[in-house]
Amino acid sequence: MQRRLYTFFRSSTSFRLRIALAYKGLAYEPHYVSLPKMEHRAPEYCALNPQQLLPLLVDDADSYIQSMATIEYLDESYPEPSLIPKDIRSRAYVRAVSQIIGCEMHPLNNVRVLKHLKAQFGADETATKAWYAHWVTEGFRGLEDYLADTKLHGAFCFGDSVTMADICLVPQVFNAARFDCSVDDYPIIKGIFGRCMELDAFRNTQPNTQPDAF
Ligand SMILES: N[C@@H](CCC(=O)N[C@@H](CS)C(=O)NCC(=O)O)C(=O)O
Repeated sequence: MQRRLYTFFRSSTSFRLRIALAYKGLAYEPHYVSLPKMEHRAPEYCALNPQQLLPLLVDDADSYIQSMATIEYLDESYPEPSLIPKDIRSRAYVRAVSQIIGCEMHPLNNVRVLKHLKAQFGADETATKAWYAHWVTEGFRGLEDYLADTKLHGAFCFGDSVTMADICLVPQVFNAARFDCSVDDYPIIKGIFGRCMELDAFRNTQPNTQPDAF
């Protein structure tokens, strides 16, 4: 097969690409890379992705890293169904929602950050969870307010069409749930999440459906 996705079931950035590929109906060969087993630091994987992070997409022999950039690549290469609106203001909005999650929330709570807090600053389980909850709460609160203010949402983050914004949102909600952070206080986010999860592209790619799940 020409297309390979290096993924881990619990990796929310891998989940983004699983959704995007499924939504566009693009088949791929999954390659499972275990984060707890540190397989992302193994020489074979580092040779493919020197940044040593998941996911990695190989499409037609070219490699793509950074999930949001990769979603944009997929959307430009395989335009239908589209994940990013054509109108430039709407594009900016969809990218803004995506980046609230991808740039302001996810990086602060990534595995290596939580590990560093424990190893270098002596954070115990309680402190690590408090750190996680703080940034998730701040992120979802800001996102909820932005969605409410801009009023561009509908069934999904942007009107009634699935976009990259929804693809970033849903895995972040899954991630938060693992750390006991619910979205009950954010009615717009909660509603969008529920509607996304009615769609096959989201439901069939969620972490517990993946062959590498444990
Ligand atoms: N901004 C990157 C983030 C990639 C990333 O941090 N991936 C996580 C999994 S969700 C990872 O590989 N973590 C390994 C680690 O922290 O050591 C993207 O969107 O692709």
